Amino acid sequence: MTSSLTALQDWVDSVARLTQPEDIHWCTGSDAEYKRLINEMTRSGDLVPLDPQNYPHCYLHRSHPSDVARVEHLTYICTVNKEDAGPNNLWMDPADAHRKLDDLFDGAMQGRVMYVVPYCMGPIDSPYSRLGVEITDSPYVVVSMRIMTRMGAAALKRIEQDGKFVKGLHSIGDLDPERRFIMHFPEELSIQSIGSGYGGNALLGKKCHALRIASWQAREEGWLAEHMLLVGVENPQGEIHYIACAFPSACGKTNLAMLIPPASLPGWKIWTLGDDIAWLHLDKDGVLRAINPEAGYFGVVPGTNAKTNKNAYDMIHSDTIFTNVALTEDNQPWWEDKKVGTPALDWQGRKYEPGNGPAAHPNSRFTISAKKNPSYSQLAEAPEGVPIAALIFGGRRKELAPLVYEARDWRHGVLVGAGVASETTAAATGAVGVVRRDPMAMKPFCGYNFGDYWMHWLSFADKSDKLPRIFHVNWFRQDKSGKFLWPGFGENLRVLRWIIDRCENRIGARETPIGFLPLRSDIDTRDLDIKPEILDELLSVDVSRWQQEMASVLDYLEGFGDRLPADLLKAHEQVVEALQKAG
Ligand code: OXD
Ligand code: MN
Repeated sequence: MTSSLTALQDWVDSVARLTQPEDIHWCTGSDAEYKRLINEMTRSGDLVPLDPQNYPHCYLHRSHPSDVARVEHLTYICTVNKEDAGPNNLWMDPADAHRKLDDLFDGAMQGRVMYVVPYCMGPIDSPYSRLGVEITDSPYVVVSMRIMTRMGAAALKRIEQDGKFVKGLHSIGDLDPERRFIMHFPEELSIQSIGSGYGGNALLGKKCHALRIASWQAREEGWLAEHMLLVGVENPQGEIHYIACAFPSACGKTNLAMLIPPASLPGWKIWTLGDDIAWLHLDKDGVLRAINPEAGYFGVVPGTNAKTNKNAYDMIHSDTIFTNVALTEDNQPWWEDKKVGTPALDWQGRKYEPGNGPAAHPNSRFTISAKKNPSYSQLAEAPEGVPIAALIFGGRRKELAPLVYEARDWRHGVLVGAGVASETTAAATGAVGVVRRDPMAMKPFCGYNFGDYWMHWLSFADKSDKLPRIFHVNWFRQDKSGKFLWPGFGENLRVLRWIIDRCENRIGARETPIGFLPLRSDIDTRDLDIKPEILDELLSVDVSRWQQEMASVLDYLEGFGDRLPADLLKAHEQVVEALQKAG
C-alpha cells in the first residue's frame, strides 16, 4: 500500500473507532452500487420513487423540516490564528472545535453503515483537479456525491498517485439543530459536518471542499476557487468565448448556465461547463483557464419551467433526485411556477393546504448529472480547461446597479467584485430580501480572511498581462411597482454579446465614474418589447446614489483593518474622485 492509502486507512480506522458504525463500505462508484443504495433507500422510505412513466428513475427525498438549507450561523473556519479566518467567517479555535466534534461524533454512527467515498473534484485526468474522501453515514449523501463528483475507484487510484486529499467527515447525527456544526480546518485540509443531511452542509465536495478549503489551497498554490458558473457562448460564426460569472446563491446562475438564445438571435448557442463553481488557473502562457470541479447540478427547483430554463426543465424528467418538492396526485414532482399540474402533498408530505405556505420548499433542489444537460459542453471534461474571456460579477439589486458595466482594469475589477451586494434568498436560513454585501459572491464560502483573498486576487495583475476583463451585471432592476425592467432569462444573451464585443475590441463604450457602460445602440433590442427610456434607466449611473454606495462599500472594506490591501483602497478612491468630478 502506498503511504497515502495507508494514511487513508488509518484515518478510516480512527473514525470507525470513534463513531462505532455497524458496518463499513468503501464506495466504488459503480452502477450496481448506485442501484443497490437507491433500492435500499426506497425500501427504508428515504426515497420515494416518482411516476415511472413521466419521471423514470426519479426519486423524492424529504429532509428533516428543520434541515432545509445551508446554516451559515453554524459554519466555522477553524484556523490557529483567528485573523486568518477573518471577520467574514465564524471562527473557532481548532483544539476547541476538535474537542466539541469528538464529543458529537462519539458513537454517532451506531447502528448505521459508514460509507467511505473517494472523489475527485475536476476531470479525473486534469492537473487542476483535487482529491477528497468523504466519510458519511448517509446513503443519500453517497448517491448525491456520485452524481455531483467523479466518485469511486478512479478517484481512489488518483489519491494513491497524488498523495494529497481533503478529509471530510460527515454524520447526520440526531439532526438536532443545537448539535449541528459545519467546521473547516484549512490548515489540516479537513472538514467535519454533523447534524445535517442537507446538500450544502452534507455533500462535502461542494461548498465545503470546492470553495472553502479549495480557496485556501488556491491561495497557497497560486490559483482561484470561485463561486462561478462557467459557459461557452458561441456566435453565428462558430467562435466560442468562455465566461465565468459569480452571482450570489439563487440569483440565476443555473438559468444563465443553460440559457437558450431567443429566436431573434439566430445562430447563437450556449454551452454549459458548470453552474456553481469554477477553479481558475493561469497556464504557462499566462492565460486564465477554468475547470468546473463538479460533475452534476444541485439546482433550485421552484421557478424552473419550460420558459425560464428549458434545458433544466427537460432534463429533470429522468434520472433525478428531487429534495423537498411537492407531489401531485399521480406522484409527479411539483413546485411553484412549474406551470403544470397541482400539488396534492406538500414538501413535508402533508396534504397540501395553501395556508401552510408554498407546496415545494423555496430551496427545494434537483440533483442530476451534468451529462444529462442538452447544452453540455464538449470541453466539460477537458483536462486543460477552457480559456476565460471575461469574468462577470453580479447581484440581485432592485435599484442602483446598471444592467451591465465594465471595470477599467483588473484592480478596479477586484473592487467591483469586492463591492458585490445582493438581496438574500432562501438558499441559506435567515431573512429573505435583505441587501447584504457578498464580495465575489463568496461571503458564505471564502475559507479565509477576505482581506487576504482580495490581496490574492490583486496579485494576478503581476503574474499575467493576458487577464480577462471584468464586468458587473444586474438582471434584477425593478420599477416603483416592483416590475422587472429587464426581461432576463434568454434575453440576457444580449448583454453577454455586448461583453464579448468589448473583449474583442469590436465596440466602444461610455466612460462613467463607475466604469464603462454600453451606448444604448450597442445593446441589441431587436424584437424586444422595451421602451428606450427604460433602457436608458437600466444604463444610467445616479451619481449621488453611487456616492452613498461607495461610502457603504468603504465602511464594509474598513472592517478588514490592516488586512485590507492598499491597492483596493486606491481603486476605491479613484471611483470616489470620479464621482466627485461628475457630481
Ligand atoms: C448553492 C448555494 O446551493 O449557493 O449553490 O447556496
Ligand atoms: Mn452556489
